[in-house]
Amino acid sequence: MARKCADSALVRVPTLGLRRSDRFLNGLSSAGRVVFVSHVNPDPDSLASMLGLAHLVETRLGKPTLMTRDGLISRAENRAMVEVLDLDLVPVERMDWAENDYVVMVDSQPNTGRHTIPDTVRLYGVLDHHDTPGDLKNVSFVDVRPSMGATCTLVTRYLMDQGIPLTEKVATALLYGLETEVTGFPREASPADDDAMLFLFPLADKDKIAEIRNARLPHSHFGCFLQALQSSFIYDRLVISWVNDLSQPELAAEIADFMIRFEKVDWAVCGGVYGNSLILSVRSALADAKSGDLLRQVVGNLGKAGGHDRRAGGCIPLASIATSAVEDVQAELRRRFLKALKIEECRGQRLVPLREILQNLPS
Ligand SMILES: [Mn+2]
Repeated sequence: MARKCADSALVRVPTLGLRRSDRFLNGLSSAGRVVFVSHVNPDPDSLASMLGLAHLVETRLGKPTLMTRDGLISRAENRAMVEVLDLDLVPVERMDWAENDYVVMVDSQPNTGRHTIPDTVRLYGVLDHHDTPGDLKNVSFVDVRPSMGATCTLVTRYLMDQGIPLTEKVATALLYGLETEVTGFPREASPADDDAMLFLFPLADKDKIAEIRNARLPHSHFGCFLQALQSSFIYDRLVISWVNDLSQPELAAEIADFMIRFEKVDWAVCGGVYGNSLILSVRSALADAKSGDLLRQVVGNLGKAGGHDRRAGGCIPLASIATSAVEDVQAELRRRFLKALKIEECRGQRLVPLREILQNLPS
């Protein structure tokens, strides 16, 4: 089991005047191995942050590192990233934790309901850009900066600070991770993100990025989009889409990304059943939308949620996935979303008229 880093005899060094990257590295001096973990179903920001920090630790400290995979990597682009960049990930449930492992969590914070690592694994460090508060009291090294568009930006700055030469693989991963977080519309980026992108761009393999970004889609993708289109209802400036059977958990976010482009709405919500959970994704077209706060309020004690201004995600464990039970949860969520957005209770209007759906049914 990983050692209790917070309680162990850490090297005490004066922190005054030290850069965060120095403090990060100094605290790892007695580590046997540095293990990286991220949130469940890691995204490109998580994957690249682990890779970038592993490169930093290996180059500067010469210590072995290991990157883990919590949950699934299912989105086509993310699977392509792992394949094209040949990322070596150990499923977190198969980890053989060692006494002298120092564990670093990226792109997430402990006890936010977004991990499956055992509670007994103590964390040395947390690097994140989410404003979802986690339990950080036993963590020695914390660098959480919600002002940054991506965790990759923090990691790139550490590498720049330390003057570490980047391999093409590391630069490509970091640029793609950063890009996926900040180049959406509307973007949530800072000048620090732009600096990191300018640094990474010439070093990255743009052909590989194109290959990842345009990853081929599985057959099931289209059926899920059809389900979502057929179940989408508009309530004033909100569109809600339900999918009874998500083929992979990240599709809820892809559907919400698609729906928020509808010119008549400011808010898009997608809820989809995956396994025994209802996966929720929220997008807003408004500046300062505080989507994360909104979704946390809506989900309440039904599950977990968090996110950014214009994007948020959540997960509700379902006691039953029988149609009527799922419909009850959907009805409750619909009521709560309307209330939170101060939209009067109303019958929703179908995004695609029923007549057209019926006409298109196979005879
Ligand atoms: Mn991120």
